Order: sequence, then C-alpha cells, then structure tokens
Amino acid sequence: MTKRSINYLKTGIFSLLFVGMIASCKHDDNDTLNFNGLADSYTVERFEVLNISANTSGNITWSINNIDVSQSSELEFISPAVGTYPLTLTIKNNGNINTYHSKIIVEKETATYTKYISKVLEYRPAVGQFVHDIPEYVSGNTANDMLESARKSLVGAKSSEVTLGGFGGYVVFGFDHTIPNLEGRDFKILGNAFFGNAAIDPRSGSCEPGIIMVAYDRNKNGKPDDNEWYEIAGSEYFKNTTVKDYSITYFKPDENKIPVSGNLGWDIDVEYIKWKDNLGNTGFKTRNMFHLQSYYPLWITDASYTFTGTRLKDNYYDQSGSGAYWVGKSYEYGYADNAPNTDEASNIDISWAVDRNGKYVKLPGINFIKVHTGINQEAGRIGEVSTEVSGAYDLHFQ
Ligand SMILES: [Ca+2]
Ligand SMILES: [Ca+2]
Ligand SMILES: [Ca+2]
Repeated sequence: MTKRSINYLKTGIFSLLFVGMIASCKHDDNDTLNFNGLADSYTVERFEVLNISANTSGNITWSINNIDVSQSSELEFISPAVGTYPLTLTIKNNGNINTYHSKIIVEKETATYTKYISKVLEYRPAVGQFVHDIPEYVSGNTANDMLESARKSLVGAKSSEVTLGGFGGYVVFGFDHTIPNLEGRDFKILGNAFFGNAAIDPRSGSCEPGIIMVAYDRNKNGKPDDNEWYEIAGSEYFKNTTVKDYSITYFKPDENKIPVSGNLGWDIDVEYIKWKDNLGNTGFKTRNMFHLQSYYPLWITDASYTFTGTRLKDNYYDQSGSGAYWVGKSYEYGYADNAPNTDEASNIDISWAVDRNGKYVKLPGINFIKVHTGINQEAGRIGEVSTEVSGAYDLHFQ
C-alpha cells in the first residue's frame, strides 16, 4: 500500500468510496483545448460505478471532499452511502493550472438489491464423492437441470452447499449490484469448513481451499467477459509451491468394471477414474465404501473433461499416522471453504485481485465470482479434497 493511500485511510473517507485508477492515456496537447470541463453535478445510485473521463493531457488530480483520490484520466467512483460528494479536478499542463468543481450525488437505488448471490452462471464439478448428492442428481438430469439445482442451492439468504468435486471443479455466480472495493475485506464466501476438535494445529480440520476469481463488469454488459476476470492472490499465490495454469483431465470410468480393491479397507476401487495432468503425471481417483454412486458427472457425456487453473500445495496430512485421522491445514487468507464461516479468513478483499502476470489491479468493485477446487489430493479414507460453496454475500451492503 502506498503512503498516499494510507493517508486516505486515516481520513476515513476511503471507507465511504472507492476511486479507481486506469492507466493514463496518451494525449496530444490539443486535447486540453477540447476539454469542456466537468458537468455541474453527476448523479449515480448506490452500489453503481460512475465513470468520469477528463479526456485531456497534463497532470490530473481528482479530489473528493478536498482529499486527493486519483491521478488517472478516468475517475471510477462507487459508494454504498447516499450523500453529496464535492468533486474537484485539477489539471496542470505546461505551467498552467486549471481547476474544475462539481459534485457527485449518490441516490438510493430504485431496484431492490440483495446482498446475497442473485444468479448462478455455471456449475461444472470435477469428479468427486459428493457429485450427484449435493446438489442432488435425478436420473435424466441435464447440465442445465444441474445448473438450476445449483441456483436453488446458492441464490439468496437461505443458501445451501454445492460440491465442486476434486481439483478444478467450479461454480460461477453473480450479484444484482457491484460489490464495492472499500477499505478492508469486501465479501464473504460461505462453505462447510470447520476446525477439528482433536487437531493439533488449531487452524486445521476440514479445510478444502478453493481458488477465487473475481470479475468487474467493466463494459457493463451484464456478463463476465474473458478479459474481466482476475484471480484473488491468497496467502499462497506468490509461493513456489503454487502451480499456475495447472491442468488436469479426468476420463469417464466404466461403471460396470470389476473394482480393483485397495489395502486400506475402505477403498472399493483404487483404480476408479483415470486422470492425467499437464506436468506428465497420471493416476487414478479412488472410490470409497461410503459413497458408491458415480463420481464422474452422469450429465456429462464426454469421454473426458479438463480443468485448468491455479493449484495449491496439498494441505491434508495424516495426523494419526494410522490413517484414522486426516486433517487439512487452513491457509492464511484468500480462499473459499478454507476456514469456518465465522472466521475472518472466509472474508475476501477485492484489493487482492491480480492480473495474469501477478500484478495487483485496482478494481472499483466486482459483479461476479468464480470458485474452483484448488487442491488435487486424495486424503486417505476421507477421499479427494473438494471445495464446497454454500453461498456468498457483500459485507458492505446495508
Ligand atoms: Ca477492499
Ligand atoms: Ca462484462
Ligand atoms: Ca468442504
């Protein structure tokens, strides 16, 4: 964080609004002459991003309530609070200083917003022992039927779990407003993680971290476009134990073949679902005695399917040494289903978003979230590590 932005925090105004920065465009000097100044006022609803472009050359400073908030050519403003915000634009160019005054009026929204998930766009789990159970699959269901089931589970205040299966399985959901990027953490993703009573490490237990991606609907077309996605750089993002662009392919099993038993007692099929990854590894996902249904989504007819994304280091280990008690270590921050819903680690700061090169981006807010299972591990008798999502909400909405 820059010294400048820390000063904003001290003033307190940053908790009321976000002002984003976009790389300044290059203009020729004549642009200054074409700039017609600011409007008398700008009106925007709560939880809506207002863009004001200075469209000029020179050194630009935007100030709100006399506090400098941006030096970019375009101001991005969002506020969760109704009110009037005095706006000043100062342009220094070739020794000339021009100052423009305006105000931003933030009004109560006309639509009725909810802080919870309002739509589910995609649901594609990887193979897993809870696939076909959460959400429930009924014979003959299509991918669209399963998406509708995921919607029923995740939308609104009374949300419930969906499983994402093993590594790569994902869900994409959205909100009816822009979740603003204000000071600190901005949204919570709910899961079914808990810390184990008998775990030696108190922050371990059933923790199955999922990678979080966020999208700001910059072109305001109501959809997350490919170039609008950014990954939340959690605590493991910059470590060399984290694999970027990991890719795994699962092959549809023959459900009628005779199981190859293992030696652990609870495996009924240790060579159940073949997989291969882009690092040259191959292996099998096992089926256990507690879950006997197909682990490969029956609504997917393809002979194989592939997932790609950031993979985290395996976080499960056999604390007992006998295979009786496996625990997953919770990572510090920035993942879904990685800590109990009451824990601060389930809250996410939009400022953690990075681009494809790992560079932090400044987003005024986000409209869409994607979560994929970040671990590719079989944890003994408890089976594959699979992220579950059971809802999400805007921490700023009141
Ligand atoms: Ca934030
Ligand atoms: Ca878009
Ligand atoms: Ca879980």
